[in-house]
Amino acid sequence: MRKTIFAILFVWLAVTLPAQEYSNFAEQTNRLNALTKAHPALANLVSLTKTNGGKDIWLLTIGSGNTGSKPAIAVVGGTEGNHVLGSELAIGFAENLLRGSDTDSIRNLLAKTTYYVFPNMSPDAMEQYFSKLKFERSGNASETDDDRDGKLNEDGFDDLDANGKITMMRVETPVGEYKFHPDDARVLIKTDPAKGEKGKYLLLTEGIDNDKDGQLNEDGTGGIALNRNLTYKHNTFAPGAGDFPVSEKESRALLNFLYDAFNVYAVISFGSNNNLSTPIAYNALAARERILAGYLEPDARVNSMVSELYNKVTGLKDAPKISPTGGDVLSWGYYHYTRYSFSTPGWWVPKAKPDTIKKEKPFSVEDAGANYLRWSQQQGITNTFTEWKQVQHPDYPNQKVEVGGLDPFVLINPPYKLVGDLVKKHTDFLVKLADQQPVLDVVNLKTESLGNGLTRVSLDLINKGGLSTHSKLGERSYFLKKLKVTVKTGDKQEVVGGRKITLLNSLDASGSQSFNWLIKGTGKLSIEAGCPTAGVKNVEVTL
Ligand SMILES: [Ca+2]
Ligand SMILES: [Ca+2]
Ligand SMILES: [Ca+2]
Ligand SMILES: [Ca+2]
Repeated sequence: MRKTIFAILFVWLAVTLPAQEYSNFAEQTNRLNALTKAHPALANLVSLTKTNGGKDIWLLTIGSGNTGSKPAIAVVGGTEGNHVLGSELAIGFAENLLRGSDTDSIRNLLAKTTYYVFPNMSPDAMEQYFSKLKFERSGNASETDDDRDGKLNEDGFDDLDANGKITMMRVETPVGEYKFHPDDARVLIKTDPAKGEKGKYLLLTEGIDNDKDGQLNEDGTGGIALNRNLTYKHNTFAPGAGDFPVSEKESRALLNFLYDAFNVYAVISFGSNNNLSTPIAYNALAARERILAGYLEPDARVNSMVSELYNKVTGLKDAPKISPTGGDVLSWGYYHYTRYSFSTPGWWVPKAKPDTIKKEKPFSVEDAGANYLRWSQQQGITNTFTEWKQVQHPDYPNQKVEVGGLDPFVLINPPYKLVGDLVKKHTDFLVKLADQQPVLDVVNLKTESLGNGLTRVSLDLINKGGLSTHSKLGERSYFLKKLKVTVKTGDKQEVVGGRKITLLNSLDASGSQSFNWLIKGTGKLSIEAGCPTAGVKNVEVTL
C-alpha cells in the first residue's frame, strides 16, 4: 500500500514539477511542439534544415495575423554549442511570452511585433552536454581536419580518470608555466616571468596525443561552429571556422531566412559576446575604415540606449568583457545584415564576496576558477570540481601527471535552478525592446482648395518610436527596403505637384519629415507611408 502511494506521488511530482535540468534536443523539440499546439493562432514552427547530425534547425514564429508584414525581432539561441543556457533562454522566452498571451499587454504586443525565435542553432554540439562523455563542444557534426594533417577527427579528448567528463590535466615539470593560486591551491594560474616567478606545472586539457604528432587533443569530434562561420571577419584558417563563410547548413539556413525577412529591425543572440551589459563604444577611426571596423556614431548611441534598458530591466552586473572575434552572429547582424544587433551570455559567475565568518579574504589574484569555487560553495553547489588525482600517462612516462579541475560548462551555464529567473528577466527585456520599435504616424494633415479643381495636401510623417526606422549603416545598404511614401490616386485624380512616390533612407527616432502635393481632381485618395521595419501607415484624404 505504502509503495503504491509513493509510486503515485512520484508520478504526480514528475508530471507536475517543471523540468529540473536543461532540456536535450528531443525535449526541446517537445516543448516547441507543445507551444504551437497550445497557441496555434500565435505560434508557428517550421524546420529550416536538418544538420549533418540529423537534427532540425527550428524556427518558431510568434505573432498574430500576417506576421511577415510586422516589424520583427530575431532571437537566436544556441549561438554557441557549449552555451546550453542560450538555447534555454530562447525557448523559455517563447514559453513565457505565449503563457502571457491572454493578457492585453502581450496581445497588443503580438499584434504589432513579430518574434522570430531560433531556439537552437547548434544542436549537434549541444548534445555533448547530455552525452556519456561531457566536454564543451562548439562544432557541429561536420567532419573537419582542424590541424590540416590529412586526417579527420584523429585526436580528441580522452577521459583518463574515467569520470565521464573532460577536465584539465597537469604535468609536473620545471619548465611549466603554471603555479598554485596563492589563495586556493586547487586552482593553477600562470606565472609572471617578469616578476621572476617560477612555474611548476604544464596545464593541458585531459587527453593523450593519439596520433603522436606532438600536439594534444588538436582534432577531435566537433566540426564547424556557427559563431565562427558567418561572413564578417571570417577567420578562414582557424579551427571551427569552416573553409569558407556560411559553409554549413545551419548558418546558411539562418542567413537565408533572415536576408528574406526585411521586417527584422533587431537581432538578439544569446552567446559569449556581450554588447548589452557594456555597449560597443564609438571609435571614430574604426568607423571610417574602408571595411568598416566600428559602429557608426548614431548606431553606437542606440547600442548605449538599449544597453541601459538591458541593465535596468535585468539588474545583471559585473559582466566580463568579451569582444567578437570574427565570423560571429553579433558582428554579422550589424556589419552585414545592417540591423541593430545585440548579444549577451545572459549569465556569468557572480563575483563572490569573501565570507568574513570563515575569515576569507579578497583574492590576491583575480581568477575565474577561484571565484567560481568560492561562489559555488556559498551557493551550496557540490560535485562540480574533481580533485586532482595522479594517472599513468603514455606521453609522460616518467613524470607526475594529475587529472582534475572544474567541470566543463560550469563557468558559462548556471545551475538549472537559476534559469527560471534569468528567462523571466530576458523575456522582460525582449518585451521592453519592442516598445522602442519604430512606429510611423501622420500628423498635421491639411487640405487647401486652390480653385480650378486643384488641392494642396500637406502632412508631417513622424517616427514615434525610440529607434530609427533603419540603422545608420542600414541607410547605406542597397539591400534594405527604404521608407516609401506613395500617393494613391483614383481614376480622375492626378498629382501635378510633388512626387507620387518618395523614398526616404530612414526616419530617425522622434524624427519628422514634411510633405506636400498639388493634386488635381475630386473625391477620395489615400496616402501610404511605410517600410518593413516600421510597418505601414495609411491616411485617407478627401479632395
Ligand atoms: Ca587532423
Ligand atoms: Ca575525466
Ligand atoms: Ca593530428
Ligand atoms: Ca595529436
